[in-house]
Amino acid sequence: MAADPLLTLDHASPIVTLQGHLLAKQASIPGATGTLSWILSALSISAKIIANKVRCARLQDVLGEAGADNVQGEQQQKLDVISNNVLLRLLGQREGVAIVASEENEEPVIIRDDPSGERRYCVLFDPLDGSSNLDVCGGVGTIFSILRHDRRAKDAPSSLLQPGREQVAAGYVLYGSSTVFVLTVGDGVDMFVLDPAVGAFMLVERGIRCPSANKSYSVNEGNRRTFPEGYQSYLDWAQERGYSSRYVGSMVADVHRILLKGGVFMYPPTKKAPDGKLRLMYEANPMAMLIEQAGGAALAAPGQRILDVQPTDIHQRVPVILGSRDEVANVAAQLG
Ligand code: P6P
Repeated sequence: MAADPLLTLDHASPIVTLQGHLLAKQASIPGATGTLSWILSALSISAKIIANKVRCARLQDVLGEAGADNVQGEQQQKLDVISNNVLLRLLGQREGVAIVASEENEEPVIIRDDPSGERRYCVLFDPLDGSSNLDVCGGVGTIFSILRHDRRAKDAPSSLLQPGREQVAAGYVLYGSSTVFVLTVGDGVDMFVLDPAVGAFMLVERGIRCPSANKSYSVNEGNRRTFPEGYQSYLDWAQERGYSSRYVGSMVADVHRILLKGGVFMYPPTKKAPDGKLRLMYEANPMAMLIEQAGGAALAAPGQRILDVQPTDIHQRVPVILGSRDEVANVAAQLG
């Protein structure tokens, strides 16, 4: 049986929590006031509350449908509503938050419409992505994106319509076999795992790099027949080369695998979703920032970075091709 690591005083492997990591980053940025740290702290607390709810869902009878559709016209799950309310309440308590936008809300929630000071932020999120997998204990997640509030915008909601390259932070929480918090603030990607005994997210990996040369793709092949021709050509090209296919149907679970193992994740245009199904502002943009920060690539189309797409609506959809730089290039080559 391995000895408890705490039996030896090993300074080489410090014990770092997410909170400690944020404070250390804040201390390293001249003039940082802690506003962003406080917002990320609210997301961390939200993740712990949601993780507990997800793990006890069947026991507390909060699985299943809430009986209404969300703005996307999709059946809301009870846990979608609970997760959304947790995030709205915790972020609403943070001075630094000017506006919150959620997949579950038609309109942005204006927390402070006359924010004083420059360091005001907008937080966009999908509170429980992939929630249709809850009933079968599949991986689900929270995805978040943080922008600076643009005080010059003609009105508060317009402040949100910034391209993804303007994000100051992005991340996700995967409620899977463990609860994982993956974060970038623009200087690389770090990963934390919730230690339920301690109640803290513990740093497990710094500076994650998305591996290349993994012959694997992730797409819902049930829609294959309505993909644009180039995507079908890529699938033929990959299958001729013995690629494997992995698809959970939950973006956070699929992208987390791509981040750690490499390969390519795609949600192409389909007959039912001509612009793809995934939302630009709170799904594609944060995932694109993470993947690019990890050395990968994220495109809406050949030569079109997701992070350069100029949004016109906070709920707009966008095609997604993201993952290892080499594999994204293979897809783009087939799309022509
Ligand atoms: P499909 C979940 O509903 C979601 O928004 C993403 O998490 C996931 O990648 C996608 O939809 C799955 O969609 O059409 O393959 O079921």
